[in-house]
Amino acid sequence: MVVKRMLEQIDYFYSNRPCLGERVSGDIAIVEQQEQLLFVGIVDGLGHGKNANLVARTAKDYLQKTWDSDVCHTMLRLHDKLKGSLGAAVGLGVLNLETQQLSYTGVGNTVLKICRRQEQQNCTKRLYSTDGIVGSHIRHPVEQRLQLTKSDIILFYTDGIREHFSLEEYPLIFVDDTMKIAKKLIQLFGKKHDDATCIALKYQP
Ligand SMILES: [Mn+2]
Repeated sequence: MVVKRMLEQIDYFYSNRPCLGERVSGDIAIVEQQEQLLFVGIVDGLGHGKNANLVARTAKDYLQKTWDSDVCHTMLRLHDKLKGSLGAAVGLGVLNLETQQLSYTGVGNTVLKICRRQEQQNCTKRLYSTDGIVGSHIRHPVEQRLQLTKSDIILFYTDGIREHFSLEEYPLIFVDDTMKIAKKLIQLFGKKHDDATCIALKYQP
């Protein structure tokens, strides 16, 4: 499944493919905008197939209706909502399009990575998730903030994509559009035996 939308200052695309042998994915991506705030969420329901897909869809429905500017608050409420389910790894970000500030919190093994173009040397930055399973057990969520720059490529991905890769392995990431980036990350670094989802986002103030 692929979705593309162009918001005013944001260009994004997400790609989601189920693990080998499954028809539905236990991963899900959520992108929502309200005025100057852009909400981005990625959910990896535990396991694969129908049961994981149900958890992911429940989380998406809930987040679409209830997200707010406080990512930790949103995470805690989602944790309550998913109690009694299989649980999930979840990354939540809110980008303020006016201040260019990104707030993030994550629980479990989803990844948020920023690829940044710089004069000296291009670099990647990673924001960290805490241990736990949303819906089962979590520590108090921690909010991290990052000031974005114009050329940044923001990637949210699940653990069906190899956690660490270097820009040398995909040098065209700064050239490709978000559709190509999201698909390419799955193609290059996706693990066959897990659901794989990537949201690629470019910020263009
Ligand atoms: Mn997974």
